[in-house]
Amino acid sequence: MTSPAPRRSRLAPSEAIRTTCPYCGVGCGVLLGRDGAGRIAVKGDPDHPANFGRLCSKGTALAETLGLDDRLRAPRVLGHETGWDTALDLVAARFSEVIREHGPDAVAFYVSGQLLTEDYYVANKLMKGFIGSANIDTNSRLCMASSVAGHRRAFGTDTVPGLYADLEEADLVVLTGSNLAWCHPVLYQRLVAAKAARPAMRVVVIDPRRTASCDIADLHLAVAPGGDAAIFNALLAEIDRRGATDTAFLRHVTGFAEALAAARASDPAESGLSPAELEAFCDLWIGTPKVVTVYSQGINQSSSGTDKVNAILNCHLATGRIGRPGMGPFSVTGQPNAMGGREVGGLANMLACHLDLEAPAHRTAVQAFWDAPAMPERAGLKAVEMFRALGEGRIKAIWIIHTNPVVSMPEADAVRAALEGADFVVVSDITECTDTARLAHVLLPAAAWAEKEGTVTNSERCISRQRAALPAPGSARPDWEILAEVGRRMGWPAAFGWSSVAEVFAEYAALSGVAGALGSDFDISDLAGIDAAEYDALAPFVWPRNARKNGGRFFGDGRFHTPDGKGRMLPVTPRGPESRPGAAFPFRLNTGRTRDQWHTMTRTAKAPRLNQHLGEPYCEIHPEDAARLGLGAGDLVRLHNPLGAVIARAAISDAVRPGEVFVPMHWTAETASAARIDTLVRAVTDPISGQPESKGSVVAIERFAAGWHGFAVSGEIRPEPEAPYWTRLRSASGWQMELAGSDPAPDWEALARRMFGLPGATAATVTDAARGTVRIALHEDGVLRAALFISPRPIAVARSHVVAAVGGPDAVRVLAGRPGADAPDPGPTVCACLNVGLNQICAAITSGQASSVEAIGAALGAGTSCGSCRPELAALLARFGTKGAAA
Ligand SMILES: Nc1nc2c(c(=O)[nH]1)N[C@H]1C(S)=C(S)[C@@H](COP(=O)(O)OP(=O)(O)OC[C@H]3O[C@@H](n4cnc5c(=O)[nH]c(N)nc54)[C@H](O)[C@@H]3O)O[C@H]1N2
Ligand SMILES: Nc1nc2c(c(=O)[nH]1)N[C@H]1C(S)=C(S)[C@@H](COP(=O)(O)OP(=O)(O)OC[C@H]3O[C@@H](n4cnc5c(=O)[nH]c(N)nc54)[C@H](O)[C@@H]3O)O[C@H]1N2
Ligand code: SF4
Ligand SMILES: [Mo]
Repeated sequence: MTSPAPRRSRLAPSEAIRTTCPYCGVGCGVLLGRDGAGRIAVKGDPDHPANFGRLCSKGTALAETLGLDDRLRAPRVLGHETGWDTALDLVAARFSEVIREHGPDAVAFYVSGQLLTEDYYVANKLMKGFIGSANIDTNSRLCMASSVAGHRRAFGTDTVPGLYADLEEADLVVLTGSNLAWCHPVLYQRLVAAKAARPAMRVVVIDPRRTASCDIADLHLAVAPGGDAAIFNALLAEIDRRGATDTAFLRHVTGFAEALAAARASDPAESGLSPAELEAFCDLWIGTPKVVTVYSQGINQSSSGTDKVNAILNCHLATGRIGRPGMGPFSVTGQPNAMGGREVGGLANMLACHLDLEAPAHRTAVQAFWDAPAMPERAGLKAVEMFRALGEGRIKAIWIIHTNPVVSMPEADAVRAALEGADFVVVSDITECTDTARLAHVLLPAAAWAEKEGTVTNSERCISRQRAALPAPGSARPDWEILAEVGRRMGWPAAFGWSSVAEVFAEYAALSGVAGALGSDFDISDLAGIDAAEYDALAPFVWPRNARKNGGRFFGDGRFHTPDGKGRMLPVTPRGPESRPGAAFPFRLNTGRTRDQWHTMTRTAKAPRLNQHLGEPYCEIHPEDAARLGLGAGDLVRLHNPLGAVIARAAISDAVRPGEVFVPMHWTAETASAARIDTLVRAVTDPISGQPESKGSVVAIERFAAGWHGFAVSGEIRPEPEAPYWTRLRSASGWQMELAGSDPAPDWEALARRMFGLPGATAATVTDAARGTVRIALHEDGVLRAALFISPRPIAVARSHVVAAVGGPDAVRVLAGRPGADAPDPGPTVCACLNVGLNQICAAITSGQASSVEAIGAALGAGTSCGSCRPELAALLARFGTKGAAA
């Protein structure tokens, strides 16, 4: 595995820096140190309360993502490297100019739930306090906005009531719209361990797809897309019918009668479940007081996301099952600091510390604290509106920080067009190799994870430190510092004059005291006096942290943050997704995540082993639909609707319901020819939260009639594939590509030389006219530089064997495409931690060597590290084993 060369750093050989994983909202503690050979090494922090030493495949591979080859090292203006002064002066001058001519609402910031709290604080202060507009929104709008809105409606504040331990203490855990096994793997492993220790515990998964999370499910409910509100309404009606309400707790709650009436009026059939399935679910839920309902994007990313959230909260409020050990609704946050962003007021309709922008008392207090010249009185534009306004020229200058909207926003081609046409686009990123960064007028190099200091808040409100262990490359700087520089240059030196990130945190903690005095629950004012050394040493803690309350759960005492102090139940009338499948576009398009990639892959795809799990954009499609479309194994499909078209590999599986397909969200113009799935997602939003319906568009699908298929490998030089379908990913020895097209190239050798940038290389070519295959190895001085395999059928060569040959001497033998008997082909990676392939696992199963997940672990190591592949091991046992998965 290529680990980056050792970098000069603060890390002494024996020392490890305690930091926090930069990926998902579980927020695992990480120890960053060096191994015996001096290479950077990553381990789970045994003392961190989120993971107690565990890491998932992505966390385990963090060291492999620290290479500097693609990093931005200096600011760029119109593609040319400049110094910081030039770039920052330009940003400040252009923003000031636009504000002067067109007013503050003509500029915008689009930021991210991956920013550290301090970054977020500075961005928010600059836009809302000093520029005087609320046009700052975040990718959390695509992620958590419906949960935020649902919480605020029910609780009067955006607060997650529970703790991770509740999942372990519960007798029933419901996962709805959450593929916890892949998306919050360490929390899922905690649940797996709890269930193993207490087999009576029950798990229900509500998801239109059968996902890896169903591995431990006692019941999988394949809900109709958008059918969740119908389920939870049915549950509420049944709670009442069976007399299972908590009448004492209901004294602290308003809206019960209205919510119940709406629940009774709604049609359970809209859930897509049978009466027997609904009854089984109600029996379990009502009969199990200690119940936690975990929900995520299958709930939030919907045009009725907020209502779906409230339908869930209604059931917990009606039964008083909230804020008590083992009980409660639990919205798991996606990004590492999604929660911190909500606390710090990153959304266009919020102020810092859970204060409300549109409440005059809150606004005045924050304005006084900041000594701010101008505070907006109305909420700013939400993400989708913001990019529309940019496209229409109402916003003239935008600064995008730590997010890649050209890939992740719905109607992504319109977002790209808006950026192409905009007057002034600033992007802060760690690399220029993103679809968004390529459109920047000014590109600012940010310090990356492991190079910067700050705090993040995880899904259970635990605030923990990210710490720097490595120097940033070139002149890259932390995001907060870049923002503060611009604030100073726009004319506010005192307000943005911090000299360290600890000072930013201290100011934020002090502001939370002001908020606490106004009744806000987010109060960490105990830390207002924190100095640099204390900040450096800050241990993870669960907020609140003030003189009145420390850590713990919320709302179990019946005290809420609404004006009357009562929790609110909301009447919910279920609504399905806005787009309906029809004759022209018969398939429902579901989208989401895979186990080993993070969003737009700018970091995870640098770790070769993470690219081996699901190494192509794929379209999960039901066998009946596949048969109707004439699809066979390995075929490509073209998905399209009026917005655009995507090409992906068909993954035929009855895990999806007929008429529905699932495509991952990760692929970009950097990694594939045509697989940005958000080009097909309509920008329909929830009317309350503004969150887009990322899982509910419709498409037509046809077989992509490939005349030829290709597989290619090359060394360090980034190849430029030429084909209607291609993917390009990092391999252990450089790059690997899948290719396909209709008409064969007139000269494959010439094409290979162009693609790989090797005009002078010697070619060894084997052509099999009968089979229609061509195999080309390009070598220089006896060293294999690149190889290309072409066939009329999907390419069957052993990928890992060919990858390993690059850079080696045997240019011709690689053309056999198969390793010798001494080195069998491991096949696609299943276990990313220990690098165990599908063929190895299948061999162990079919030979009788392994008949259980544990036995596979004992024989091959697979599944013994992070455990994320254990559901896939169980599925392989069920498919290929004689005794089945139960063994
Ligand atoms: N490996 C990995 N982990 C990640 C991330 C990543 O990129 N990669 N990203 C992080 C982020 S930011 C987030 S927000 C989280 C997201 O975590 P999740 O929400 O768990 O992930 P998704 O795959 O987006 O969607 C979850 C499930 O919702 C289902 N679904 C679709 N429609 C419906 C519906 O109408 N009802 C129900 N009940 N379910 C439905 C989908 O089939 C899918 O299995 O993951 C975080 N963790
Ligand atoms: N169809 C569909 N679309 C979706 C979703 C879905 O489920 N389906 N999910 C949505 C959700 S929940 C989310 S959260 C979004 C995520 O979507 P994005 O936020 O757009 O995806 P990322 O790849 O995380 O983008 C982060 C960017 O920040 C850069 N970066 C990394 N480190 C740093 C740093 O320290 N500083 C700076 N300035 N930049 C840095 C990375 O290189 C990358 O370009 O996607 C949303 N879009
Ligand atoms: S579960 Fe994995 S991705 Fe999430 S924080 Fe932990 S190690 Fe990182
Ligand atoms: Mo997210």
